[in-house]
Amino acid sequence: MAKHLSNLQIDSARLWGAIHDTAQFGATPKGGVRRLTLGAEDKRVRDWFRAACEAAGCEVHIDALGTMYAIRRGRDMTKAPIGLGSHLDTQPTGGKYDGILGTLAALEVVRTLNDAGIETDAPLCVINWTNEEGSRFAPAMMASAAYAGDYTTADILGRTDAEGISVGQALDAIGYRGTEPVGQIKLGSFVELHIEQGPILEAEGKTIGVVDHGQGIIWYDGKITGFASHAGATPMPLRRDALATLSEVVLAVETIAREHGPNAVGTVGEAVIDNPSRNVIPGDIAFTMEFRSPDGGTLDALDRALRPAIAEIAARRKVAIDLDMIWRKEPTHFDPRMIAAVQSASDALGYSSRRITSGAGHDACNMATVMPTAMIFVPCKDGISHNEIEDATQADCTAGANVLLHTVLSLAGVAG
Ligand code: HGY
Ligand code: MN
Ligand code: MN
Repeated sequence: MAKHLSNLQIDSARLWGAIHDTAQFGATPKGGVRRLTLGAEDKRVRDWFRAACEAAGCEVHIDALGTMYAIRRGRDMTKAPIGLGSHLDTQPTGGKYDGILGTLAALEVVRTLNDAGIETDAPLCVINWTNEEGSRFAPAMMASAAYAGDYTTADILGRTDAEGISVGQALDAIGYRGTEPVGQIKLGSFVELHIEQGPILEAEGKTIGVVDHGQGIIWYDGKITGFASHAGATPMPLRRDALATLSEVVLAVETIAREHGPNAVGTVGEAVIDNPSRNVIPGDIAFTMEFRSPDGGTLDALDRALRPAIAEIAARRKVAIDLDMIWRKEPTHFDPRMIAAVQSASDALGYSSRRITSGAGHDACNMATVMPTAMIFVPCKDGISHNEIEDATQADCTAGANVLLHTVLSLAGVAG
């Protein structure tokens, strides 16, 4: 790469300012961000993002699932755009960096190239993927999954949240149901910067994680049907207590994950008691759970171990436990050439780095199934994420954005 380009760095203060400016959209009293996909706060950050991309000279396209593609022209518009970005939606008790860093760093790459008067050969495409988190609508990473062909647009538009509102209705409510078909913009490759959301980089004092793999994920919807009855008058042996049953299910999931470790995790993240009351034995409970592992065979083993454990609990407690596997994402193996591109960009910038498997799912994990894809990690404080105290340093965010800049330049080429 030409000498003057090798010294090119992003504007650290501008990136940091953008991260903290957008944190106002859905800011929570504890310093986090609550910006569920396709809600009012998501609309505010989307409007901000569209205006910022247009101010940076990009042409903003919106597809039928609301994903935003900001195209920066290249010298040769016949070349497939290089995609870079992440997501702006958050968990209910999310932080300021999960997804936001990667999306705003991608915008910062464009801003930096504009300032430097650099034209790339191939166009760039800065992306904000709809509903990466999967908290309001399942599955997670749904828009990039549709782009990758795992779901039809109609299927995703029909997915509903806990209030019965569909993705289509939510898109219409915020004015982000685009007219472009999903997948119309044919990207050549995709690069995503993200906080690690785990403790490894910080513990080892590494600045950059060069992501080579991503965990596979299985999501389940569960329903326990016991029998609601008087908390005082029902003798213990006669009870069919759905919450006591769920407690055993939770411990079984934890035990099975530990037994299949160290590369396996299991979580029951949601439980809703039907018509809860302090003096009624819970009768019906809806819950959600998941398993993850970087190994597909381990995912199979986790699921195989779960079924008889659930059946035994149900039979012993005389309740029904229905389990519906609603999503399975196979483990991700990123493209070696793309991994090498990230590694050499990081090395050229002089950052410490290590190869790393992503514990979290990302849009890049879907994109990796259909095109050359890479991920760049930076540390987050104490490895904490999906928590309002999620934190990262300006220096690490800047380093990650610089690696993103130079990785993208190596892929797009520089005109002239
Ligand atoms: O679930 C995940 O790993 C991501 O945060 N959506
Ligand atoms: Mn994320
Ligand atoms: Mn997340």
